[in-house]
Amino acid sequence: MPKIDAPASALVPQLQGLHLFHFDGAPCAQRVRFALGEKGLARGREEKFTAATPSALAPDNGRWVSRIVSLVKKDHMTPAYAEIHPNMVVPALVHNGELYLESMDIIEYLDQAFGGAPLIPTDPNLRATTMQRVEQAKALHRSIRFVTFHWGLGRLAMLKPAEREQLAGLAQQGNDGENLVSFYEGYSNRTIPESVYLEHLTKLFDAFTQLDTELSDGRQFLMSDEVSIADAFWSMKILRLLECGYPVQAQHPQLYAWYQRVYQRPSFQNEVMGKNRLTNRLFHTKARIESLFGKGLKQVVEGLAQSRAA
Ligand SMILES: N[C@@H](CCC(=O)N[C@@H](CS)C(=O)NCC(=O)O)C(=O)O
Repeated sequence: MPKIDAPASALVPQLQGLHLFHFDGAPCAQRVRFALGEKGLARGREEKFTAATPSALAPDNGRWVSRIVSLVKKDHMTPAYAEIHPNMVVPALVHNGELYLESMDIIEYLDQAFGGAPLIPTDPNLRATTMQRVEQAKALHRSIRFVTFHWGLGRLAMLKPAEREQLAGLAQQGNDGENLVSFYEGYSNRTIPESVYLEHLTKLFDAFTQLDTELSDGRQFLMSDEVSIADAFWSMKILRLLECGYPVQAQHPQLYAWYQRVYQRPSFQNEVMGKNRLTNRLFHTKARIESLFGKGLKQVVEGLAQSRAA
């Protein structure tokens, strides 16, 4: 079990039942919420992530307690959250006083600890190929960050000098395993060259092209006719990129059809989209307006597709 030994936060051992530290718009947290939904575990009470009164600490009758760590308000770059997650990212899960980090490890844990259809296949061969797909998705996580910040969040996600200083100070105590310090430094100062963003976009485009081909054999989900952890990882990439205006349907039609199948599942509708619909619509609108002016991700992907086809 990938549980974290001796977490620094005094809050963790006090939490009985299931508690998810997360943010509605974050793909890494959305994967875990999708998995919770697939396991039939419903979202319960909302609490601020630091809330520590007896009633805030209590479990919620089989539902998971939602502890919102706002990435907009930079809740994740605070000493209290850095004690829970030294990399200062969401999600983090606590189950009966034990802490689990890393969305892949959390989903593996949920699969073992709770019933329902397995998200990690039991057949050894299928299990191995599924986990390879998940590793590939994990390796592309940085690319999603670069692409969605550059073509989606824009200035909204830039950190002020004081915020970067706070982040750097906290990172010295943790391990900055997601390289937030150097990323935010370059991103906020606009020193990351356009070519770097394009490289990340190209990696995603090539991976989607490969998946699109594989899906043309008629399977329902990424690895087989059963939904798996691989669907949880890859569908959240598509969700974010669609929000940024990536023309998924036009460029990768099989992938888009697969995404629609995942999107229709109650776990996606309730746990991923549930409280994310307004933000989702705002991003779509922003992308559409940019596209009208010939700017934005849609045109860049179309140009990339042409150069790939040449
Ligand atoms: N490897 C981690 C990655 C977690 C991660 O990067 N989370 C993002 C949201 S998807 C985050 O919290 N980012 C904070 C930021 O960008 O400031 C996992 O899979 O759990």
